[in-house]
Amino acid sequence: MDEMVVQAGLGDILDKVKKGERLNVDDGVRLYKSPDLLALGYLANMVRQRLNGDNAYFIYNQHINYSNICTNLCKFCAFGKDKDSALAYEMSVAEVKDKVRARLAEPITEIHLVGGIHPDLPYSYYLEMLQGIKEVRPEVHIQAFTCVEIFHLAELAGKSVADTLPELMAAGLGSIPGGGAEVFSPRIRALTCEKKLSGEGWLEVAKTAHRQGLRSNATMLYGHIETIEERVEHLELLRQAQDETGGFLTFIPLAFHPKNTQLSDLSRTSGIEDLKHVAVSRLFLDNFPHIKAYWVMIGPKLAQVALSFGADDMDGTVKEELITKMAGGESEQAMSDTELIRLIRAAGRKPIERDTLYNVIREY
Ligand code: V47
Repeated sequence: MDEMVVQAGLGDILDKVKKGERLNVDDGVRLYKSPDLLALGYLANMVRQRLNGDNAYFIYNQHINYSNICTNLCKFCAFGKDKDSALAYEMSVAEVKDKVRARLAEPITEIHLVGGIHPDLPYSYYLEMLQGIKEVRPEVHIQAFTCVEIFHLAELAGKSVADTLPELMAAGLGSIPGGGAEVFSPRIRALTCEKKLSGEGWLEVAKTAHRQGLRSNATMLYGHIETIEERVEHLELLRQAQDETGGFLTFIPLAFHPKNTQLSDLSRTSGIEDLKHVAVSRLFLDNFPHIKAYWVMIGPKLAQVALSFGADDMDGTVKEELITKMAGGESEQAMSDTELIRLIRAAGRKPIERDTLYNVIREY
C-alpha cells in the first residue's frame, strides 16, 4: 500500500503522516489535485485509525428547522425564503415544543435547531424556544443556531456575542452546529452570499463561544465555484482557530446540492469528490478529533464507504431536515439507529452511540 502512495507522487506526504507531522498548504493543494483516491483514502484512514481506532460514532438526534425565512438569500441555498414568499414558514414556540413532544418516546439525546436570518422575530423568541424545548425534554442537549445566527441574535439583543452567549446558555443552548461557514474566502462570499456574516466574523463567533466553554462544529460547503486553493485556505483557517481554542468537535464537509438554488446550472458533486473531501479534511485538520460523513447529503451508502476514507462519524437519525431536501437531496429524511448500526458494522467498525460531546452512551 505504501508503494501505491509513492507511485501517486505522495511519498513525502506519506512520511509526514507516518511521523504525525503537520501538512502544509501546498500538501493540501496536492492532495486535492491528486486523482488517486485510494492513495488519499489509505493516508486518511491511517490518521483516522490513530485517532479513533475502530470506533464509528452516531447519535440519536432530531433536526428542527424552526423557520426558513431569511434575509441573506444565499445563491447556493434552496431553503431560505423571502418573508413574502408563498413557501415561507415559521414555527411558533408552541409548534417547536409540539415537535419535541411528538418524539418523547424515542431515546433522542440531541435537538439540532437551525433556521434562517429572520427579519423580525424578537430575541425573546429564541430564548423562549430554547427554554420551551428544555421544559418538554429537560435532559436533551440543544445544539442550536449557527455562528451566523448567533451573531444575528447578539445584534437583536443589542449586546456583544460574548455577552449574549451566557444568556443563550442559561436558556438551554448546549453547543453550536457547524453551518454558515460555507467557504471563508471573501471572493466566494461576495459571489454567493454577500449579505452573510464574513468568514472572519464566523471564526470570531466560534472562538468566542469556545472561550466560554461552548463547543462547536465546523463545515465547508464544497462543489460549487470555489477553487482548490480556497478550500485549503478554509481548512487552514479552521486549523489555526482550533490551535487557538481547541473548541471544535467535528468537521463536516457539505456537498453542494444545486437544485432549486440560484446556482442550479452547476452539477452535483461526484462520489469521488465527496470521498476526496472527507480524506483531505481528515489529513489536513490534524487537530480536529472527528470528521463526520453526513449521510443526508452524500447518501447512506457513500457515508458508509467514507468510514474507510477518514470519517469516524455518520451523524444520526436526523428526521425532517429541510436544507438538503429543498436543494434536491434524495436521501430519506430519517434513518433508524438499527440501520446506522448495520451500516457501521458492515464497514468493519464498532458502532458507538454518542452524545453531542462524544461521550459514549452505548457500545455495540
Ligand atoms: O449552513 C445550504 C449548507 C448548512 C445547501 O454541525 C447546503 O453537526 C448543500 O451545517 N447544498 C446547514 N449544503 C447544514 C449543516 C450541518 C448539517 C449536519 C450536521 C451539522 C453539524 C451541520 O448547509 C448551511 C449551508 O452551509 N447548505 N444550502 C445546498 N444547496
